[in-house]
Amino acid sequence: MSDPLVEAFRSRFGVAPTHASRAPGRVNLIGEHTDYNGLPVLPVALQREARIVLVPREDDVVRLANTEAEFAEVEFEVGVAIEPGPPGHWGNYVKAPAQELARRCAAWRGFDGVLSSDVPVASGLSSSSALVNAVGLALAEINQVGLNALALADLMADAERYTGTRGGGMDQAISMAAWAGHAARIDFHPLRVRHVPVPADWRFVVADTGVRAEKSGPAQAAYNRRRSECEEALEAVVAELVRVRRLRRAVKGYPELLRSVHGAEALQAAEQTLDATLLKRFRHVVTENARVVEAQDLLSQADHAGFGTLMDASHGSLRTDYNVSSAELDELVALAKEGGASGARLTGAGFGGCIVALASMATVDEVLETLVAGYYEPRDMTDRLNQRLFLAVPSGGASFEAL
Ligand code: NG1
Repeated sequence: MSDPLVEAFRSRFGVAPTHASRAPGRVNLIGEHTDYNGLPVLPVALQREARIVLVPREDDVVRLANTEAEFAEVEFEVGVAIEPGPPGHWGNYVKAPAQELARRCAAWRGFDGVLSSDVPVASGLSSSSALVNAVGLALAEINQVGLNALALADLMADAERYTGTRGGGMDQAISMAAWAGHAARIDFHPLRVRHVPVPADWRFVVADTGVRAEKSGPAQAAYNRRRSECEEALEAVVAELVRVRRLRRAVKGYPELLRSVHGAEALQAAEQTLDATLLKRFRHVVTENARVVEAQDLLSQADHAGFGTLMDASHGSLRTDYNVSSAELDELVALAKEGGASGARLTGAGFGGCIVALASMATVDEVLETLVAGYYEPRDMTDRLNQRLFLAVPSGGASFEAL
C-alpha cells in the first residue's frame, strides 16, 4: 500500500525517502503545572503523532515541508545561533532541536524531509513537543549523537525553550519514552520514568473545546507568569520556614521543600506569608503533587472510582486556585460527568484546548453521547470519534527507522 507521506516526499524532492522519524502527542491524566516545579506528572502518549520521512544530507541544511498547505516549507542552516522566525511560526519548533543539538552535541548534519502531524494544534495535547521530538530524534540519529531516550528528552525540553515557553519537561519525556498500554509517572531532576499499565477496561475520552490555546500568544504569557508566581511563592514560604526554624537553611525547589516538611505544614507557612494569588498558586502545586502520588497507586490498583475522584479534584484546583480553566472547559467537564464519567479535568496548560475524562467500557458510549449532544454540532459528528472527540490509546514513544 502506498504511503501518502512517502508520495509527498517523492513529489517534493524527486527521490524516495530513506528514513522515518515519529513522535507522539500526549494527554496528561493528572499532574498539571507541576513539571516546571520539579514535581511529578502522569501522562500517556497518544496514537496521534508527528511523522517525518526524510533523506539525510551531507551538509548542514535542513529543508522540511509540511503536508498542511498553511505551513510553508522551512529551510535553514544548522548552527549554534539559528535566527528564529516570528513568534509562533512552526519553523521555530524545527529550529529549536537543531540549535540545541548543534550546541550540546556538535551535530551539524541536516536533512530533507516532509512532515505530517495529526496531533491537534494548540489543544493541550503537545503537538509542539511531538514536532520537536520527531525532528530532534531524526537529527540525533543521522548525526549519531548516541543519547538514550531520557537524555534526549531532557535535551529536547531545553531545546523547546527556544520558542519562548518556559515549559517543564513532561511533554518531551512522555513523547520520547512512553510504552504502549502504559501511563508514565515522570519525575524530574534527574528525569525518571516509571511505566504503569493502564487497566484494559479503562477508557480515556479526549474532548476538544475548539478554543485554541496558542502558546505563542497570551496563553504563553499567562503560562510563564504562573511559573514565576510559583517561584516567588516558593521563595517566600521557604524564607518563612527558615525564620520559624522549621528549616535550617533555604532549600532549592519544591521537591526538596516537600521532602523536608509535610505538605500541610508548607501550606500553613504559605497562609502566613503569601498574598491571595500566590497562596492559590502554591496550594494548587502542593495538592496536585499529592494527587499525582496517590493517582499512581490507584492506577496500579485499577481503582477506577478513586482515580476519577482525583481527576475531579485536580480540575477544581486548576479552576479556582490556578485559574487556567475556561467556561468551555468547565462545560465539557460537567457534560462528561453528567454522562457518567468517573472523573474529568482539563488537560495540558489550560486556557482552552482539551479535557480528558475517565470512562469504562460500560460508560464510554453514554459519555460520548452526552458530550456530542451537549457541546458539538451533531452535523459535524456523523463520525462519533473524530479529530475533536476521541479515545486516547496509550501508545509507544518516538522511534526512528530506515525505510
Ligand atoms: P501544553 O498544554 O501541551 O502546552 C504545557 C507544557 C508542559 C506542562 C503543561 C501544564 C510545554 C511544551 N508544555 O503543555 O510542560 O507544564 O503545560 O501541566 O511547555
